[in-house]
Amino acid sequence: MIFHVLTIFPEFFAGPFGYGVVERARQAGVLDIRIHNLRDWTHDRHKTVDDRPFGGGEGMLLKPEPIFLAVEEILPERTGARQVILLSAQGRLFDQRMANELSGMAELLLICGRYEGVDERVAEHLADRELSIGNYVLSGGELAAAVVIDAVARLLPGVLGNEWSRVFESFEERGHGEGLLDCPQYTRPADFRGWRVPEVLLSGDHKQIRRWRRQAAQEKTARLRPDLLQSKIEDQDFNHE
Ligand code: 9D3
Repeated sequence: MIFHVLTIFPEFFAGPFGYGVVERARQAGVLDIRIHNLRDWTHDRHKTVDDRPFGGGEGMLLKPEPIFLAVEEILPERTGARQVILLSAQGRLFDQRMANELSGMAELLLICGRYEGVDERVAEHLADRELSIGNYVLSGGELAAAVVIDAVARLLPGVLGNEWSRVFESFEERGHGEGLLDCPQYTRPADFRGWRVPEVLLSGDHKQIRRWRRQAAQEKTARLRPDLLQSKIEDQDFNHE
């Protein structure tokens, strides 16, 4: 799979893709990440990528021209499997279901917004999708692009080296197996600063361990992510209609 990133901060991406699963996938040739500098598609002396908003207002917007020229050159042919994604605070919320969907594509071009935003004609007439990674304000789309690429890349065949976890995950649409958080997990030592690992996990009784894990996952989900239990109930209602 090929990821293109269009950004005014190409140096930003030296870091996030040089490690772990994504780096190994690049080495293995499963994945190619190509970073493009938006200023390469400007034609004035100052390499201007931004301008003031019509109608007034604070801050600057990314101009449409360099973005259109870049996208038309980087991805001249668009198909269902070759898409342009605008990262913006106004986008649809990115989730595990969408990561699964995107992992089936051949080539993605991610446009990173900056400043106060991007001229709306990019969202309207150039991008296939407009995505946000969450309900908080970032200073630009670069971190969001890195998040999307990481979430998608680890799903590619041959990346995890473990096809089973991929099969398991692909059934889950909300990103937390069975719609719950993972159960708490522990490693050695069994006693750390007086905090003991739950005895059942040391017992070797696998039936009891399964029971404990299901219960612990449910309790933790109720405490930290009650919204996930609510969506499970909504799923059941939906399925019974
Ligand atoms: C506080 C500024 N805003 C209200 C007037 C709008 C705004 C403009 C530009 C908010 C954020 C940004 C920059 N953010 C992104 O480009 C972005 C983003 C995000 O802020 N949150 C979650 N996902 C994303 S993806 C791109």
